[in-house]
Amino acid sequence: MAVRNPAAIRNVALAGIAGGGKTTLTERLLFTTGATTRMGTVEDGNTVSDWTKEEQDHHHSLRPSVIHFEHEGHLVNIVDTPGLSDFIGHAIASFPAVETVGIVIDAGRGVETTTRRLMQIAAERNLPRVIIINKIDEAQVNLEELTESIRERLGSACVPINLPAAGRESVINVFDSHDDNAATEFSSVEDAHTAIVEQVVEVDEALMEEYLEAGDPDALDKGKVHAAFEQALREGHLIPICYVSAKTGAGIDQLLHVFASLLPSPLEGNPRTFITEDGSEMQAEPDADKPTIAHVFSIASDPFVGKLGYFKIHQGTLKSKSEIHIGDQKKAIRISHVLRPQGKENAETDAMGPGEIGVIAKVDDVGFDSLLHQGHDLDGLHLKPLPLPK
Ligand SMILES: Nc1nc2c(ncn2[C@@H]2O[C@H](COP(=O)(O)OP(=O)(O)OP(=O)(O)O)[C@@H](O)[C@H]2O)c(=O)[nH]1
Ligand SMILES: [Mg+2]
Repeated sequence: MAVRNPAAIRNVALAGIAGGGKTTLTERLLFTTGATTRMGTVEDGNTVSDWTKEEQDHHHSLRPSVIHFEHEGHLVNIVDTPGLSDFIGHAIASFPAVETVGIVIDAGRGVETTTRRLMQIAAERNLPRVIIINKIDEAQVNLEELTESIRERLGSACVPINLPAAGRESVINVFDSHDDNAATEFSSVEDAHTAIVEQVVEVDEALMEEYLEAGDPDALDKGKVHAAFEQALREGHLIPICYVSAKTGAGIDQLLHVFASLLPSPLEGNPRTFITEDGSEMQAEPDADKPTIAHVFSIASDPFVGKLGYFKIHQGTLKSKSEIHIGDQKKAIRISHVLRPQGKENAETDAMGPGEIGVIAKVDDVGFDSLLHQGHDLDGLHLKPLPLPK
């Protein structure tokens, strides 16, 4: 049973203040990639993400919602998390399921306490981050000043990977493919390109020397720059800034390119650490042939389907109609299907491999933080507990 190549998977959690536009952005990504044929709105209560009645009544997300789409040959899973402070724990709980956290900033509101907290928590968990400035259509916002204030408050590792075009109807890439003559609202493609390449090469001494000698960011080997880019993300030395409007669609193609082709795959991300029954640490390996390790990061309840357990496969494969063990329970449980979530619609699959995010239904013994595995070799294994946020 063939499973998806983990190199062609990207998992991103969207986190940030309530009302920043994460659910609208998720809806826009689905629409732009053709996964849906119309865009719902939070106001009308018809988005793919906010599928529970409570969410539709409150016009806020209340738990993580998982959606997926295909872009540039990659399967992209998005975890749309709640921003309301009472529910932010659910957002943080989904971080072990992803390789990257996308911090959504409302252009009109800038960096808030929740933004800083989420940035810090993602960093403590060793997760690459990307900043997504949403609502750039709000004309009164000075995006240059906002970018400066983000760099002052969240650090100089935050560097634009694209720039709003003059007029804000689109956004211009400044990292990989770039057109130096394109008109940007502030800075220039050339300056922004140099700035991000300089930030990237700092993590690789040899590449840095090559750059200093050549004096031209485009003279560097593209493969080496890409490897350094992944390393810079992993080390938190680079936090790319992207500009979008979920409302108008500006910047969405560029954001999709960053998500699908530039962010780390499950093979490139920082691996999660687990604790074995005897107390020692082990790191999961995204290898389809190794024993299965799937971690349940969220639980939901559907009035028709019942209990749903959302999991990330950190190692091995999970097949439909197979037997699994939950935590250290002696008895195996037979699951019906491993499903690929799309809001409340869950598509049946035969099997899912390492790096995938899935859901199983109607397994009452599955709880938050449960570990799904097979056989008894991994009894008692659990995700390394992380310090609770202050
Ligand atoms: N002008 C403008 N408004 C937007 C944009 N994106 C979202 N909004 C509006 O902002 C409001 C909040 O959007 P949501 O998508 O619910 O925000 P959220 O981040 O999911 O909020 P929580 O689920 O509470 O965390 C809605 O009224 C959206 O229509 C945008 O790009 N531009
Ligand atoms: Mg939401």
